[in-house]
Amino acid sequence: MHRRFETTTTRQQRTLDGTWEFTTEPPNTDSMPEAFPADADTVPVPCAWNALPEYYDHHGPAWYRRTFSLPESESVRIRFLAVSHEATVYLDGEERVEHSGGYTPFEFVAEDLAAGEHELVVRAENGRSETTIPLPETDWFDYGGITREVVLETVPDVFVEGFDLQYDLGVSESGGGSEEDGGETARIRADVHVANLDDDAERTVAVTVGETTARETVTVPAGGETYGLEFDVPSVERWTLEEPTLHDVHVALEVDGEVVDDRRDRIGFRELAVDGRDILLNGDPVDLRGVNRHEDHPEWGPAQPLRIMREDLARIREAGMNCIRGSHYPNHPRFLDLCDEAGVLVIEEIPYWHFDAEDFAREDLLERGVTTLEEMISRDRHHPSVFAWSLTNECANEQEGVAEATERLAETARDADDSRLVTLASYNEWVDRGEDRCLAHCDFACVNGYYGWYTDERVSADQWTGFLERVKADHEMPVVVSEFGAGAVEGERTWERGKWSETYQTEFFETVLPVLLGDDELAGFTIWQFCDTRTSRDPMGRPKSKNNKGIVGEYRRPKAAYGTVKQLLSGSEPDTDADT
Ligand code: ADA
Repeated sequence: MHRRFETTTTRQQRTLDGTWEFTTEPPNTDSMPEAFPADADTVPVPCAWNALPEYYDHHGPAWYRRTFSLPESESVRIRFLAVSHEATVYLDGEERVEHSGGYTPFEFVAEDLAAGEHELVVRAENGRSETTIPLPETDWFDYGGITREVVLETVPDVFVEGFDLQYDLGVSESGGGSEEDGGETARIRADVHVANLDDDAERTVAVTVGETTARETVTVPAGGETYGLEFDVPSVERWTLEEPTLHDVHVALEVDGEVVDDRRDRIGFRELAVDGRDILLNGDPVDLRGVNRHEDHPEWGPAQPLRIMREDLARIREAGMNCIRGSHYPNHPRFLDLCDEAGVLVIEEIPYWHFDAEDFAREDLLERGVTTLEEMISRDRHHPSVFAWSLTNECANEQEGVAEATERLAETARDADDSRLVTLASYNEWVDRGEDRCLAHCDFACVNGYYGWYTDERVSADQWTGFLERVKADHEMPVVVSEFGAGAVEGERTWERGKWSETYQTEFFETVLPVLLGDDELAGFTIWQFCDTRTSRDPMGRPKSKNNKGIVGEYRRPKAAYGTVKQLLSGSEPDTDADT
């Protein structure tokens, strides 16, 4: 199951997880996929090939192959949750779909496939260049491969291709004010995209949210159509951090009252806004206390099993945190499901990392980013945990070209979803010089700061109070310190509390967190970072080719700083005997 719930009850659905044939050296690339070598290797899917010792450092194209059988002739929908990061898919030797970007899904429908065996071949390519998103030298590793599930499901000729639910709250059953006169009603606007591989066909579109169903009988033209249904759902419970209530969503096509196709999802009802320095959740200021989380683990790379996702989230909550920044790309939808269930807020971001005006102007790098942003929003719009779309990270925000690109991205995000907040992460350098021209396009500001780490002097509270004053002086909006941290090689504990020691990392948080926690005007923070992660950055400054700023190590062993952070966020006295 690729989500935390069944996504259909009518379709025969399976994942194509397991062992796939694999090669990085096809005898003759031009004649692929036909010439798939008989003696190819095999690898697990989902998995990043760089998480396997034998392909630890493979950068470039690689090929996957597997077959699947159909007991009878069917139309099938094949969906890749993520292939990193350039992909071409062939079915029975014919190219069916291409995709750019390693963190968002793509799919194709194969009509009327014959009964029997069929061959899927995937060409995947990692290896960053001046024309990839992200660019080379990015501070996380460019894992390659089929890194998330491949879902195959049969579809009838007329099927639900997708749906978008939007809603307004505070509409009471009596149409008057809200709560007091009879419970809160959600006014739903459902856009249901119905595909039709055949001639015009009559169907009843049925959208159910919770216990309430709206129906509309339509004639779906060949090729398909989108239908808008609007209806009220009474007495809904809101999604809050304390009570993360979720409502089932069922979108079905019926013939004579019988469901002939369906899709399922979940939704949580909540409202987001900004007011002065506050980010409001359901009208109340929310105090973000969080961490940045890369999808990485030495055993699996980004293709993390549910167990790792669950434990990461448990450790994050145990430390007293209520927010995660998915640095710097859309995490696996199942992890977002877990955050929905746990009442943890998520900032989702697209991997524009350290782009300047020249980068945004190169080839179609902006168009591709806009597409990735739209794919991310379309994939995740129903997750209540996701409260903000983050457009970029530490780009050259003082440059005109970057400001224009940011404006375009902000418009794209708001056009696609006006129910969430828009942000981006700027860097203390531009903020300090008062030169950031991009935050103005946002609802709240995220700012990264590394005083006491990328500065010669040791960390001090003054550095940070000064930084906060400067940020707030320049940006009349809620401010989140979206990155701050210090590197610590696991187990390195020294009396002189030198940089790279766990001891210094602890001192760093003992110094900075009280400043951030003590600033009532600050909307919150997200620590850099949850765990140590593999990086493509120049190993100078990255011991073991890792970004060692995790408060837990790569294998999730707690560093001393984990205990310090937990204690400071819990507001309790220091725990002298154990650091965790
Ligand atoms: C940056 C960047 C992170 C990471 C961090 C660091 O702020 O956004 O991806 O590289 O610095 O560790 O230096």
